[in-house]
Amino acid sequence: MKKFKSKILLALLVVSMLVFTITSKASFAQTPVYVAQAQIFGPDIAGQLSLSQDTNGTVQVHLALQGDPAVLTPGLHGVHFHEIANCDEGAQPRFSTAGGHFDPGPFGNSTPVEQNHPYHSGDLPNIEIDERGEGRLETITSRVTLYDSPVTLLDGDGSAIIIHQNTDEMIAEGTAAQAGGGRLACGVIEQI
Ligand SMILES: [Cu+2]
Repeated sequence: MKKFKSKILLALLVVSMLVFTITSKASFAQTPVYVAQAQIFGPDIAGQLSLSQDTNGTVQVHLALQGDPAVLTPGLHGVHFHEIANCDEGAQPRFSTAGGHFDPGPFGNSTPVEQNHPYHSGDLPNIEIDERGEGRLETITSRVTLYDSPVTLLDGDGSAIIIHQNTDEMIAEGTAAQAGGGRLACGVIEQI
C-alpha cells in the first residue's frame, strides 16, 4: 500500500512538472519584445545603438562607439535621447536638427537643455571612451518606451541619440557645456 501511494505521488509530481513546463513556455512565447536601433555617425565617428523592451517596462540600452581618438577623446561623453529624428551633419550648429533633450512632459522642457536636466526623459549615463577611441555603454532606462505611450521614443517626429563633446556633469540648472556641450555624433532611432 505504501509503495502504491508513493507511485501515485511520483506520477502526480511528473504531471505537474510537465504542466508547469508547458505553461511557462507558452507565457514566454507570448511576451512581446519591442526593439529599435540607430546607426550613429559624425565626423570620424561611427556607432550602433540597440534598444529592447519587454513588458517589465525597462528599456535595455546597448551603445557601441568607435572614432578617431583626436575627436572622440578618451574619457566620459554625454549621451541623450533627443526629441527629433533628424541628424543633419551640415546644420549650424551640427546636428541641432535633432532638437533638445527628449522630455515630453507633463512638465517637459527640452529647451534650453538646462531646464529639467539631468531629469529629462532622454537623459542617459555618460559613455566612457578608451585610448583607442572606442567605448561601450550598457544601461537601462525606465523613462521612455518603445511602444505607444506618452513617453514613447517613436512618437510623431521620432527621436535621435546624440553623443556629446563633453562629459555630462548631471548638474541641475547648469550650463549647456556642463550638459555635454557640442554634438559629435547622431543617430535616428528606428523601430525594427
Ligand atoms: Cu544631448
